[in-house]
Amino acid sequence: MAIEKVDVFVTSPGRNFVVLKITTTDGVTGLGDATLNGRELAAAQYLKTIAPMLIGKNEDNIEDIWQYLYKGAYWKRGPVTMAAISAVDVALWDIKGKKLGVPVYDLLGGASRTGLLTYGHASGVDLPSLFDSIDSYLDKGFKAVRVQSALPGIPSTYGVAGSANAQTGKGEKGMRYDYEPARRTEVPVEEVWDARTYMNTLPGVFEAVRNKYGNGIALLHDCHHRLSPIQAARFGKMIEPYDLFWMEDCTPAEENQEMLRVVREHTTTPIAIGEIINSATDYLTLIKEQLLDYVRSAVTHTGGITHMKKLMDYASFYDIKSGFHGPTDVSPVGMAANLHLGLAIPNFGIQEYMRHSDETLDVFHTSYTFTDGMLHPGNKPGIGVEFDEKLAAKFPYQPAPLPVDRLLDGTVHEW
Ligand code: KDG
Ligand code: MG
Repeated sequence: MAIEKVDVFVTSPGRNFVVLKITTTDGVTGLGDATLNGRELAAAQYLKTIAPMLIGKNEDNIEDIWQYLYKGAYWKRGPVTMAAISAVDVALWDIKGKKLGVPVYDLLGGASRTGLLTYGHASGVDLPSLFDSIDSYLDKGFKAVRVQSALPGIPSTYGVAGSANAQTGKGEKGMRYDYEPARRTEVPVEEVWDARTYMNTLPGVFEAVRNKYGNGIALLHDCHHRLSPIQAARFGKMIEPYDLFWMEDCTPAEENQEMLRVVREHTTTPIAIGEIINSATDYLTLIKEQLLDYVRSAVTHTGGITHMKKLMDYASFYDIKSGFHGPTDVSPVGMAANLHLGLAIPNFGIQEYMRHSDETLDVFHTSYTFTDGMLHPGNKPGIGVEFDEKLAAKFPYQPAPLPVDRLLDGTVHEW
């Protein structure tokens, strides 16, 4: 009963992933995800550095191993450290579930609901293409849809399929965007951003969508950190009539959490924040002052199930809910971890879901299901994902950094 082997894989079936496999002396294996989009090799190297420290440890003692890696590193927090700790943590929960013959959500207190409300990514370069995209999600059964739109005069915009640098996904022509593998270059692509054009465009887009689809579907939107606090405050107020489920990352809050106060004071549009926050401690002000409504962290970027469970329990006392990050750069292993935690916690809100490409799903065999707009992690022991190492070896890592944004005058801005 000890950890015998720790393997780290970097593979690129459709996009880059960092996979951790822990094997115990009695032959049980567990998987973790340490994918850090655009900085994958740093996370893989961190895992290789801590791998020898895990050998011989009792795999049952998840909390102790978590504390050992977190406090024992001396250098706490940070995306690379926390992605690596998350991978170890999820692999250990996977092992515990397999040893006990139960799905991980059972170990977390059992299911609190029958399924997880999920949202898909609709986008368009104009209203007709946006409506086509929304229709395709509604046809698949989604009850909640994220709406992103191109901006006049701006060649490519985050989250919009069909804009200049976006990638059309396999099997879903024109319906999705991905920043990988379209951008397999060592040096990032540069994009342009203009807040005035954005603020002048998006309210009209939401109005058109509500006029066409009515109030029955949940609409979400990602501002991707690009507005200043006062712009975000104004934007939230402008879009109130369209009843958004949330506006996401309206202004950067990972460095200065107090910036959200000004937004909160001016709008009742719900706020989701935190996909690049990597520690529960970075949420303390946000939660205590109720400056957010949804926690956006992914289990894989924020210390794993152990740390995220604590964070969500604390958030529950303030009626703050989950909205875990679930883009394709969270691997199927990480996605499964999100789902197990989401099914168990009382304060689940919604789960983001960008289906992985067929190439990715050939390497990762998942057992989570999507029915009528709801995801379920499945009932296999552990997290329920298998990894085909042989096939993964056929997809070597390729550099693919995220884009860099500049304002119209060339100033570097948040992407
Ligand atoms: O790696 C960056 C992406 O995960 C991010 O841009 C996606 O903002 C995102 C989202 O909401 O899914
Ligand atoms: Mg986002």
